[in-house]
Formats: sequence, C-alpha cells, structure tokens
Amino acid sequence: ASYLFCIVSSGSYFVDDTFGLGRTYDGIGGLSGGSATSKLLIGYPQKQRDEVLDYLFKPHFAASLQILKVEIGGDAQASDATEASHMHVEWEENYERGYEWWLMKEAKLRNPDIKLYGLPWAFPGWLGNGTQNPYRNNEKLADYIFKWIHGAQVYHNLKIDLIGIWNERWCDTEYVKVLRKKLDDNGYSDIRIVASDLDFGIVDFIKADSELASVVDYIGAHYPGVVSPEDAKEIGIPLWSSEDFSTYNDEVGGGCWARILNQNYVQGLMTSTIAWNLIDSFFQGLPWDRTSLMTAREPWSGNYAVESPIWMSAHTTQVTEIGWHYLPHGHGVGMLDGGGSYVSLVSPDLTELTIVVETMSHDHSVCIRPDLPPYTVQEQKVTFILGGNFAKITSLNVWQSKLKFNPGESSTYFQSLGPVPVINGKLSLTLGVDEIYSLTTLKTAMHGEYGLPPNSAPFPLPFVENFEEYPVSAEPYILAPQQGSFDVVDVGGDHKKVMRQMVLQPPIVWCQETLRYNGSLNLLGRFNWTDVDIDVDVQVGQINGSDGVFIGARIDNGGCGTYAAKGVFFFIFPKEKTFRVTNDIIGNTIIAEGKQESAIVYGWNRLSLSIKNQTVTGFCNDIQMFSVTAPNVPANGFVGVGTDIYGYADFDNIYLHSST
Ligand code: 147
Repeated sequence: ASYLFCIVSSGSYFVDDTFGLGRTYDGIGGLSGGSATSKLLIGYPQKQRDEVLDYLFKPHFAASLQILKVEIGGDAQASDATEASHMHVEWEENYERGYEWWLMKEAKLRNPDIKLYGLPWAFPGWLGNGTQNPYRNNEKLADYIFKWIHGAQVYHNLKIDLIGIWNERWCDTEYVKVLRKKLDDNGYSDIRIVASDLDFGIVDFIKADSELASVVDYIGAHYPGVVSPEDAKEIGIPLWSSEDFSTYNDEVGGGCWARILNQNYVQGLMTSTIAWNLIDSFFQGLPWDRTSLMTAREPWSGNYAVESPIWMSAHTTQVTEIGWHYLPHGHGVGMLDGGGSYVSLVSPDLTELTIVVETMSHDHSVCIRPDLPPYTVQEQKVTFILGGNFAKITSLNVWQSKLKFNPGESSTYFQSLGPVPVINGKLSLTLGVDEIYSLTTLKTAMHGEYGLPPNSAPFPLPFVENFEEYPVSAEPYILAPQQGSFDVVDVGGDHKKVMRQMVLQPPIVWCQETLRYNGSLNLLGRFNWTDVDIDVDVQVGQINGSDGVFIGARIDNGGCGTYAAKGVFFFIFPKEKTFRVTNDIIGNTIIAEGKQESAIVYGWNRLSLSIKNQTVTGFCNDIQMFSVTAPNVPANGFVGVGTDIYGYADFDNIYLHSST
C-alpha cells in the first residue's frame, strides 16, 4: 500500500508567567567599528543620511536598535580602516576626530534610551611604550579609557553606558579592577563593564576570583553559535553575544540574524546580541563586503540599501524594551516541534506581551561562523496557550516576514497581519519555512519606509579635495586610512587646511600582520579603477616627520592585509632629494628610482602619477621623474596617499581624473 498524505507537525506552547519570569532582556544592537565600518556615512547628503540613520535607530520605524556599540579608535587597522584615537600622542587629547561621536549623537537624537557601549580594538603606540602590551601600566590604560568616556560627556553630552576591555585579545583581569576603580573614583560608577569580548573563557577567571566577579557586569562572548556552557549559565552574571552575525546581508544573512536573535536566548540564555557590523559604509573592495545590517557606501550618489537584517531586527526591537523579561523555558521560550524557535517577552508590569517565532531553515540561515550543525524545519501549525497574567488577552497584533530564495519570488518584510483574535486563551498560526512572526499586545510597531534612494553611481571623476570645508581635526570623509590616522589641520599660508598623517609610532595593533608595514596608507576611489591620474601636494613634517611620502594607484589591498598591497607607489624622500617607484607598499620591488636635486624640495611638492595600461609616468613639481613600463602592476585598484614610515606628513589639493 502507498500512503499519500502531508505530514504537518503541530504543537502547543504555553505562554505563562505563573511559574515566574526568565532573564531580563538587555537589547539588540549594532557595532560601528572594529574598524571603520561607518566611515563613509557621515559624508552622505543630509537627506539620505537622515533616512539611513532613521532606518537604524528611530524607534518604531525599522531596525530600531537598542544598543550602539562603537570602537574606541586606536589609530590602527582592525578590518576596514583605522579609527582615530582621542590621544594620538601622550601629550594631547582631542574629541573632534572621526565619526563615532557624531554617530552616537545621531543615535541618541532618535532614541534617547539607546545604550552606548565603547570597546577598543587597538591602542596608540605610546600606551605600550615600544611594546605591544596595553597593560604595561594599568593606571595609564584606565586613564586613557576614562578620558574617552569623560570626553564623550564633556564635549558631546554623551553618557556612555557600557565599556569593554580589549576586543578578542588578552583580558588582564587586574586591569578590569583598576578600570572599575578609576570609573568609581571619577563619578562613573553607573557605567557597566562587559568582559571580555572574546569567548566564555572569562568564566573560569570569574569563578576563581570573587573580586573579578564583582566588577564584571556582563559576560560578552563573540560568535557563540547560540550556545553557552553550563557554568556560564549558572554563574549569576548576564550573558551577552557582544559580537555576532558578520554575514553577507542577503536573505541568508537575514535568516542568520533572525535565528540567532531568538536562539541566543533559547539555547544560550544570552540576553543581548550585537551585530558586527551596523552598516556597510566602507569602500567596496575592502574586506568583509556587506557583512552588515544594511549598506550605504556611496556618499557621492546617496544610494543605499535597506537589507533583510534590518527587518529581522524589527521583529524584536520594535516590540520590546530593554528591561523587559523573558518568560521561563517551557512557559514561553523554547524550540518548536517542527523546527525553529519561539521566545516570549513581557513588560516589567506584566501588562504587555510579545512572542517572536522563527522557522529559519539550516541552509537559509547559515552565519559566517561557527559551523551550524544540521537540523530540519518543516511547515507546522503552532498554538500558543496564554496563561497567568496573559490569559485575559483577547487579541495579538501579528507581524510577519517571509524570506524567499527561489528566483522570481521576493521576500516580504515586517508586514502587519493586523490583530488576530485569541480565543479562549489560544492563538493558532500556520508557519511556513523561513518565516518570522511577532505577536504583540503593543500597537506601536511600524514598517517605516522612505521612497527609493538615488541610483547607484561610480565614484565621480574628476575629483578635487582641498580640505577647506572640513572643521579642524576632522578625519576627511572620503578617504579611508588603512594605516596611520589623518586629521585636517590648518597650516596657514597658501595651503590653509591640509590633511596630516598623525601617527608617530606603530600602534598596539589588533591585526598582527599590520606590523609588517610601519608606514601609512590612505585610500580612496574605486577598487575597479584602471587608468587614472592623481596629483597631490605633499610635504613631510619638519619635526617628527616621516622620511618619505607617496601617492599611489591600482592599490589592490586594504584592511589587515594592507602590508601586502601591490600597485604603483611613487615615493619622494625630500631630505635626500630622491624618488622611488615601487610595485608594492613595502617596497620590495622597485620599478624606478633616482636623485633629483633640482626638482624635489624640502617643503611642499606637487606629485603627479599617471597610469595607462602598464605605463606609469611621474612628475614632481612639473618635472618628469620617470616613465616606465610596469608589467607586474595590478590591473585595477584604489588610489591612495601615505608615508613610508610613521611620522607627520601633509597632503593637499588632491586631484583625480581619468587618464584615458
Ligand atoms: C571579528 C572582529 O572583532 C571584527 O572586528 C571583524 O573583523 C569581524 C569580521 O567577521 O571579526 O573577529 C573575529 C575574527 C575571527 C573569528 C572571530 C571573530 N573567528 O575565527 O572565530
């Protein structure tokens, strides 16, 4: 005999506070930095910039994020460009650099309740005094971090809520105590400490050290794969996935994010999940393409894309608040019989209830890491049985997203299905595969929408930049420093505002490999540029200056791999009055070199580099230095400027145009 029927699983699930509550919900967030992931956003036209910020932060609109985690810049590369330190050198402080202050203010403007969380990836070199150890002097390190917190307060009226130790690197537990004391002694006892932004290894240290246990407020693990060890669950300190996601933001990326937002609690008891990264606002061609909640990397066109993870976030953020409580496992939290998961969250006064249900299938919700063990999900009927304080609810507002993967089908995101009646305390739904639902007593959720943004367009040529429009200390919006840090400074005279490389010694790095190149590089343009001319005014600093300064084109590498960049790099060494043209940033392969007493001056020089096919031609102050064939030059790449070693150097009047 053959049987032909469809097996639809069906299950009933209690949603009930009679047996108490689960853990406190601590919020969902996004991470700007680690590093420079928001780089290009500040340079957007105001209209699109505000729209993007609304999609990220505006309550009851779209992602409506509850936490903004930012990098505390350390003048070093940590994924997509360097972020500026507030203390490039030990004898100065400056709170006007970079874009994280600006981003935090924009987030707070939209949601005054958003929590701000700062974490360093790298540190300026002076903190290590020639070593790669930031804990050489814990007082000094605590003071450096305190200054960032205090600077946020004094210069930007920003209250920092949470502070971390050192991203994914060694956590010196003595330093954590020193930091706590420093904050307490200086009026910041309400700032909470997260440790150690690596894995659950910190749990062993906490178990062995009651003083450490008393100063770690949240245990933050990265990419936990929705699970946490038993001893972490029992330790009595809340568990967070303080960095997660990092997955290409197509539909699978949305599936990943929806699954981990629920299951980090269901399986791992983690009460906060933070996405690396908040937004892809870095040049296409740099590492970690679109591993972001949304994409906005064309400040010249204003084009941006709201991607599925934005709406997956909404399913929780728009229908909860930090401080709500999960219901206990088996009474509102658990795995579904047919695959997938559900969580229930309730307001502290027990009047509001939200249930989030997801049915993301394995292949449609794989995250970048760790490996996802196999499991199955099927279409299923679920019935929620409301009890306790929720027994009297007569309807729930239902929001639905369906992720679609077949060609010709399009996903639907955060659509209202209206109020659905709860009859005799029961609400039934038929769930397809790769769907997510929010069922809530709240009426405030919304599918926010602006019209289509402007069309995508390539980086415009010709391009000119004289830095006059920037405030002093700004990091120019359109250049992405891969090593070194670049501030606008006013040098007076004809040049007035210029861009200066500020880093004087190797930083305490996050990417070890960046120590293979002890110079700077600042990129712009397009990775797919081929024939291009670049003209720049350059001078090396007279005090603490670099030896050489360069302009380059067809630069094929950035991020932690900057040291391996190939391209054409045209250096001058003004003291020796020599020039050198190399095929790689490190200078292993020399294409041309020479001495030019009459052309190169110890002061401002105008450098010009032109590339056509494999012919490279260079001028200094309108005098031709070389014109050679460079057969090993990459076919395409960014343009850039930089210095041969760390040290001051100035750049002005950048002019880019096509050489064809
Ligand atoms: C994380 C970093 O913290 C981020 O800055 C960013 O680089 C992100 C990109 O996915 O990765 O670092 C990790 C690197 C490797 C692993 C985990 C985190 N890993 O192999 O488990």
